[in-house]
Amino acid sequence: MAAFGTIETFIVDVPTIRPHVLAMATMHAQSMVIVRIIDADGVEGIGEGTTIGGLSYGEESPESIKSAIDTYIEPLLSVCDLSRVRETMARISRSVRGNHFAKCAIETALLDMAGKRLGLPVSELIGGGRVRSSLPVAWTLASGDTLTDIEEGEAMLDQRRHRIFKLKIGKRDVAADVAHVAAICKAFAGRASIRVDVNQNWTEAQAVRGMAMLHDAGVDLVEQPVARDSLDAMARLSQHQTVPLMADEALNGPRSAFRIAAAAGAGVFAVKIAQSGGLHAASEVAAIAVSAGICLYGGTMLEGGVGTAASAQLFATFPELEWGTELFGPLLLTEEILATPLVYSDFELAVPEGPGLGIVLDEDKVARFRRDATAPAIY
Ligand code: MUC
Ligand code: MG
Repeated sequence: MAAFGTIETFIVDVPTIRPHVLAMATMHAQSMVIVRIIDADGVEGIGEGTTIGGLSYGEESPESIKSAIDTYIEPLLSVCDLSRVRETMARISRSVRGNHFAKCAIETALLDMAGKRLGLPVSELIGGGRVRSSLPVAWTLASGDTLTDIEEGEAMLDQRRHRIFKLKIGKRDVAADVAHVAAICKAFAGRASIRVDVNQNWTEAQAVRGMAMLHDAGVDLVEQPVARDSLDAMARLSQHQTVPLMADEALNGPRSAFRIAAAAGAGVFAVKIAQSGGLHAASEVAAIAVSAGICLYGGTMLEGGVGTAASAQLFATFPELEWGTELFGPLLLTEEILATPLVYSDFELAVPEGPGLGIVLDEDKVARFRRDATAPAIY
């Protein structure tokens, strides 16, 4: 039994190393909602709820994530046995609909506590347990300029940090985007895998034209080309286009995963812990993919160290991970908010080994970047 003690939620805003240009927003900073739960025995769990570009990516914002936790989830925690993570999350889901990012932050903190209590990494508490200790990691080239992207990609290859590059398109017209992508494919031919993410910004007709041209240019994968609820269009594109289609925004937990799989709407799933509604739900999304013969990719919401470690703990349990992951979020930020940064080497991220998430917050940095910097530090 682990009775509730205290909970604290706060937003940290950390600048990005360069503007990150996506179809729906240009990021200059990342805003992460950090949750700290401490049980009655003093065991601490940390979670993170992070989205992209305020409300431009999805229906939750940093402010709404914090408010959902503070107003509606916190009172429920005080009547739960926090050592029972699934029971606690089921109790929350009976009273809080949707709000997947907020739920994921809470479930992450509960799993961190459970792992610390049991002396096990989170990867041993979910899925079928850990099957890999490091994960291939993509980098997103999204400076907004073709030559800058090529220089950045060369540096990543030289440092042996990334050899999978994702390009963000959908902001310009199809021909201009394809020209940009084709130049990058040519620059890295035979040396890196190039994928694109349209973030829902094409009509089906644009996607038909765009996917065919991207295939000819050498692109390996096209992520969420059309609106997340255009399941029929996703199915037609998956059936008729040679380049595989990866579902991202369309995936919002197991039920959506089942619908996409049943409609043959994607060849690859970008599994995201927050979008799925937590690590257990994301694990179910992955199980549906595997059963349906859909390949797996470990997605990100550009989380900082906490959310990235949580995602890594889950992706380490995936039996197959054909398309690798994109867990580079902390590297996009000017400062790492963990006391010991995550380890990236030889094109992979090492999955933390310690109990729980296997990470510790850098309290000084957290205090410096807290939006409510005037709040008293609790240490
Ligand atoms: C998304 O839509 O996949 C992942 C990498 C990146 O640069 O943006 C994200 C969001
Ligand atoms: Mg995406």
